[in-house]
Amino acid sequence: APAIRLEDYQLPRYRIETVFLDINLDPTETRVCTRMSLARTAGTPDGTPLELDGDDLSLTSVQIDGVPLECSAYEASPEKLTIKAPPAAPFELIVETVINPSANTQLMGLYQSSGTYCTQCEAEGFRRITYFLDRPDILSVYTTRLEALANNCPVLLANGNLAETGRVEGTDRHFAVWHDPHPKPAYLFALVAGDLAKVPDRFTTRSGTSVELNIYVEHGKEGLCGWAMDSLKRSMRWDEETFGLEYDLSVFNIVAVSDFNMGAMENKGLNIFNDKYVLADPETATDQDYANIEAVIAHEYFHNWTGNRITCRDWFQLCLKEGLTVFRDQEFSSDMRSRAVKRIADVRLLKSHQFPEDAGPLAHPVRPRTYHEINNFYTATVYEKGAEVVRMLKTMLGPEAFRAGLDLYFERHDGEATTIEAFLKCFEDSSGRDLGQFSLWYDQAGTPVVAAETEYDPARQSFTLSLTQEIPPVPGQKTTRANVIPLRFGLVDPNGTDLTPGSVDGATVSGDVLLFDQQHQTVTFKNVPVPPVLSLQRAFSAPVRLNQKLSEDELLFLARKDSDPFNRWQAVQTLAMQDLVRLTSAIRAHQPVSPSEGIIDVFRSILSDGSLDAALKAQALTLPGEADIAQEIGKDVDPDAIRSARESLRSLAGKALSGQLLQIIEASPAGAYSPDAEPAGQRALANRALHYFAVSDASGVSALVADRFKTANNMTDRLAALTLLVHSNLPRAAEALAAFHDRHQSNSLAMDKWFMTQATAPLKDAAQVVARLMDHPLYDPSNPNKVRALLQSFASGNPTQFARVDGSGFKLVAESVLAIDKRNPQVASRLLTSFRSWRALEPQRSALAESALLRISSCEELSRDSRDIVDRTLQ
Ligand code: HT7
Ligand code: ZN
Repeated sequence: APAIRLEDYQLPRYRIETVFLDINLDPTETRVCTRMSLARTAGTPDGTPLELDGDDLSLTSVQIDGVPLECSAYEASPEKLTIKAPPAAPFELIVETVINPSANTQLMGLYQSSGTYCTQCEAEGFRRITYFLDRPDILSVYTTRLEALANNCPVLLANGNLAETGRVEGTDRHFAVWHDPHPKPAYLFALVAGDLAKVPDRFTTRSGTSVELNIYVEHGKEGLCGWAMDSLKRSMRWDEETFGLEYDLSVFNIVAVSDFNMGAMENKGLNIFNDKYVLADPETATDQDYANIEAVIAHEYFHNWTGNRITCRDWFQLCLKEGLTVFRDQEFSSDMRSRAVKRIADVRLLKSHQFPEDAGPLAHPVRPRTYHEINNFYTATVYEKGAEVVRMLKTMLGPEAFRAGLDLYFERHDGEATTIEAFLKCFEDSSGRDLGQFSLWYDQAGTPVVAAETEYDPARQSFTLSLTQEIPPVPGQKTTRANVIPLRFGLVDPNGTDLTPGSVDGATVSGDVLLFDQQHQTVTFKNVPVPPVLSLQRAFSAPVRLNQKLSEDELLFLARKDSDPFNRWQAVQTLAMQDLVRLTSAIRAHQPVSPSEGIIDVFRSILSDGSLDAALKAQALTLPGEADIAQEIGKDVDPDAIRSARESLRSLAGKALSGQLLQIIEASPAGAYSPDAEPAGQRALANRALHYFAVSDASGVSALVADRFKTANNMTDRLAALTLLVHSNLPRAAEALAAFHDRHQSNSLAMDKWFMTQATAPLKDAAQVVARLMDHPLYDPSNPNKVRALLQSFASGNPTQFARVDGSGFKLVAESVLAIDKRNPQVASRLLTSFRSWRALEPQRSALAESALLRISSCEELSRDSRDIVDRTLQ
């Protein structure tokens, strides 16, 4: 199929003002009758055919203004319904289709999850329910009537407010009518019908409206919704206080389902969630799960304004809603927890997921210009880099001007489907700044590399910073221009205090933000009395790779003294990374390996620094991941050498710090579990300490880990101990796995952790273990969470075993992609992206990866999703 291009965008020829959907639910034969009021848009010539999108549809009948259409007046296929010559005046079109939800294994459109009917319409799922103008710039007012067996489906939900309910006389069926007054695109349509339990609550908006809040879950799971509900209420309050945004319907419903392709969906008034992001108690959810639930609940709620009230004109503008909403949920979590720790976690994610995407064959701009399959563009670049771009806007404009720009955006575009240009224009108009060059962040792919060199002139008391920026080559991107890069900085004097320079030449500096907007730029700070150490890119103020030539002593200094906690953490990471890269090459050259003591000293002083909170210490003590090291090395990557290097540093730290580590482990929080940031940070630190202590020379290490597993009173500690036992192949590993299985076998989400722990074990039989687990009675290849727990975590979280030199890891994943692709193309194509860094591997492994990819590519029946990824990965 030809590529879809942004430059080909055309305004719709017809608009659909109202939609009345009458849906008669049945597992195999659901009847959908869609009544729409249509009108030609200005400038549409007479006789312009109306082309409605479909996907796998079967048409029963079609009428215009109450009259059935002659066969010759239309053409219908599963993918399209064309009305050849629609009336010139506004008209009513009625289309009837029949669909089979129980056979829908793609989980797009209307499907069933454990018997519950539910929908997923973003991006193009609505066309699997009825023929429609399925594009985000068609905004319509929807009324939905649902009818189903009263016993099987006591709960009938759709978007908006409930208008009517009743029995269908003389039958065992009942119905509900929902009306959503807010015009919306079809991708925000949703329905749910089933036998579900309701957890009710209420929220009073700041203008005094009482909103009904409900979370619907499987019966018996009501007790697991408390944290999600609390997170929802905090999100609603935060959006009012932070951005002045209130909720706009009388009910907000959330439904948790166990089969879902992504995390959750922001359908207007009826959010549908992967149950992983709703259900939690201390017995089955980790601190990370609690934090994720808080963030995803907030994210979907925040979409009500950034996505639903103002939506995207076309799918190229996806970052308009996703980048902005991720930025908003990150800010929310920062306000709920420690800002520095949240920033570190977000930057870790950006560097580990988005940077490699931007450096490989799947690189694309935050706003892509072309796609074959839009589902493949729900990426770290659109979401996470998109959020960084919004954050840079705030950094450049300052909080007040940023807020004024957003206020203008809501005022100007409420009820519209719009573009990135319109978004940026609001900030231009409110601040008087020209954002032309800034808009390059949306259009250029690739992570800019910034080189920074400094020189101090004691005679002139001046400090000179020379900056250079460059975007490495990206497939299909011929030329690039310099970006505007806001660099937050500090000139740190020998006591750790930030100096205030007299004046600055060569760049616009406001406060602690310097604008670097040329290819090369020399910036001179005057009246600098002592040679400072430059702390650059504080709080990670721009999504760039910084090459700053700092000596080991300067890094050690920043690690101890920088007033910016993010850059303290960054200095530790840089020190560790330098050592890990050095150790990896020594291992590959069969030279003796001796990790540097400097990093151990830093660890020691961080552990004993009373000014740092536990969560920050845990982050500082977490070494760069194996994939991060691979990325830093960039080519001829040997995952085994990287792992050995990382293990040698870990073991040196474990041995050198065992006394301090044991104290921390022993001080880990006791008593009743609370998911709050403070105790969660203490648990994170204790478990990090255990991770190092496990490779110390101390006696009884393995008994200690086994004991922590046995006595843990929460999932965070139990899973940390289990992971250590299994990944280090400690004597009690098998016993612990069996105990975990017995304890949690009836809880599907907890069992995902059991599958994942084994799939990510860096042990030489991991691929066989994964293959064996695919036959486990609790593994279900049609459940996306199970596929992610077992196969996705093996492919993306077990670099040595996925890239085994015997090719068995690649083979297992390639065969799985082919099998899953037949059932669920979205899940398959996502799994396939784990091959994206194959060219950076050393020759033997990259040849094996290439043949696995070629095997996938040679399959003729590949879905459009997987075809797109495999073609781009191989190009
Ligand atoms: N906006 C939602 C995207 C989404 C999705 C996209 C494709 C296929 C399935 C999907 N489920 C949810 C999620 C979000 O960003 O909030
Ligand atoms: Zn989103």
